[in-house]
Amino acid sequence: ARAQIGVTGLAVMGSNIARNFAKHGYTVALHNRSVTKTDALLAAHGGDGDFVRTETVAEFVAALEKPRRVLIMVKAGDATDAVIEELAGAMEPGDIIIDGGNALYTDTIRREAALRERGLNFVGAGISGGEEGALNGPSIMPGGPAESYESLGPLLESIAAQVDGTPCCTHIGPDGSGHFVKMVHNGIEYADMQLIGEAYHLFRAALDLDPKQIADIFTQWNSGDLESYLVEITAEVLGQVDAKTGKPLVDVIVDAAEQKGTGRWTVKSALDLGIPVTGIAEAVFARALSGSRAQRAAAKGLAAGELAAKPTDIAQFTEDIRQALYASKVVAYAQGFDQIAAGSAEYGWDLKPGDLATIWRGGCIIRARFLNRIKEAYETDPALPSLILDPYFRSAIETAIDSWRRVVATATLLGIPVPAFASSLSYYDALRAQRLPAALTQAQRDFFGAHTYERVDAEGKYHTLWSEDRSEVRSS
Ligand code: NBP
Repeated sequence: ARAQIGVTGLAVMGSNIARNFAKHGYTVALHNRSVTKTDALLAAHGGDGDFVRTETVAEFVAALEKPRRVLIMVKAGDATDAVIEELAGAMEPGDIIIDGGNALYTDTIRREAALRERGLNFVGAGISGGEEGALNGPSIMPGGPAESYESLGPLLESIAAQVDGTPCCTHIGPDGSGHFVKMVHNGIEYADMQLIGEAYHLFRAALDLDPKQIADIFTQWNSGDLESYLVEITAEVLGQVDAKTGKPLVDVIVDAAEQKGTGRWTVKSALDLGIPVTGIAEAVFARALSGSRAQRAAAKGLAAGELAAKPTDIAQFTEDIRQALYASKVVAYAQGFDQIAAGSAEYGWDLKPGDLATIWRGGCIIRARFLNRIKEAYETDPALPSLILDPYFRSAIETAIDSWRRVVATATLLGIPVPAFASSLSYYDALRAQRLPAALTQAQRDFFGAHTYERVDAEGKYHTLWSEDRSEVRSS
C-alpha cells in the first residue's frame, strides 16, 4: 500500500482531480467501474505523476495507505450509493470516504449517518470549478466529521485554488453541510448567470447593440467592481463567431437553457426553510420558460401594447445596466447567504458565512472580486442581519438605486423581460418598507380561517368574529 489518496470515477471531473493530486506530489490510486477510462487516463496523462492502476475495488482499497482516503467522483444519485456500498465493504473503521459529486445534501446526511454506524468517516465535499478547476485548483467545500478533516484537509487544501496565499477549501461543518453550501453556491451561480443574461438582452433589445459591442462592454466591466469569472467568459462567448455561418455564435444557439438540478434543489430547500431566494428562483424559472419551446412558439404574436421609445443616451443606459446588475447581484448573494444561515440553524451546522466567501474567491464558477467585500462584511459583523445592511453594500446600492429603477422601468415600458432585475428590486423595496400589505393578508386569513392576528399595540393573539357581530376577542 503506497497511495495517499484513491480516486474512483474517472470521467472528466475525477480524471482531472486525480491529475491535480498527482501534480502535487501525491501517489494516486486510480479506479473506474470500466477499466477503459483508467487506461485512457494513464495513456494520456500517466506522466503527470505517480499513479497506481487498479481494476477491482479490492485492489484499489489494498493500494491505499491507512487510514485510507477515497474520493468518489461518479454520477450523483444511485451510482454514488452503489459505489459507497462496494467500498464500505472493503474498507476498515477509521477510513475516509469522500463524495465529491454533486450530491443532494439530504442524501449526504443519510450516507454519513449510515457509514458512521459502521465506523467509517464520510465526507460530503462540494467541488466547484468545472473541469478546468478540477485540474488546476477547484473550490472545495468538505463537510463531515472534524476529525477526518485533520487527515484529509492538507491534501484537499493543497490541490484547491489559492487566493492571496489562502486555499479555497476549509472544513464547512458536519454531515451534509458541504453539499448544502455547494448547492446554494450553484443557486447563486444560476442567479448571476440570469442577471448577466438580462443585461445582455437589454443591450440588444433596448440599445440595439451587437454581440461584439456587448462583448467589449463586458470586457470593460471585468476591470471594475463586476470583475468575475462569469463576466469574463460572457465577453469571450459574445465575441465568438460561428465558423459555419460567420454569425455571432450566440445567435445560432437555440435559446433554451437546460439545468441539471442544483438550482432547483436550492429553491426547493429555500421554500422549505421559508427563505425568499427570489433571484435564484427567477433564474430557475427563466430557464424553464426558455425551454417551453412549444408554448413560446404558440405565444408568437401576443400583444405587447404601446411601447415606449428606446433610450437615446447609450452611455447613460449602459451605466444604468451596470449598476442594476451590481445591485441585483448583491441581492442574490444576500438571499443565498440568508439561506445558508437558515440551513445552518435548521441542521445545527454552525456555518461561517465569512469562510464561504473566502473559499469562493477562487476556483469556482462564482469567483469574483466582489467576494472579498463579502468576506470583509462578515469579518466586521459575523451576525449581519442581511448582506445588504453591510455599510459597503448599503452604500453601493444607494449609488445604484436610481439606475436600477430606471432599468426595470425602461425594460417594462419596452416589453423586455427582466425577471431577476425586477424581483431583486422588489425584494429590496419590500425589505426596506416598514409596513407591508401582509397585515391585509393576515386579516383575510383570520376572516376565512380564524387564523388570528397580532396587534401593533398589544401583546397576544386576536380574532375578529367576522360572521357574528365583528367584535374582537383575545385568542387563548
Ligand atoms: P459523470 O457525472 O458523467 O459520471 C460518470 C462516472 O460515473 C463514470 O466514471 C462512470 O463509470 C461512473 N458511474 C456511473 Br455513470 N454509474 C456508476 C455505477 N453504478 N457504479 C460505478 N460507477 C458509475 O462524471 P463527471 O461529469 O466527471 O462528474 C462527476 C461528479 O462530479 C458528478 O457527481 C457531477 O455532478 C460532479 N460535478 C461535475 C462538474 C462538471 O463540471 N462536470 C462540476 C462539479 C461537480 P463508467 O466509466 O464505468 O461509466
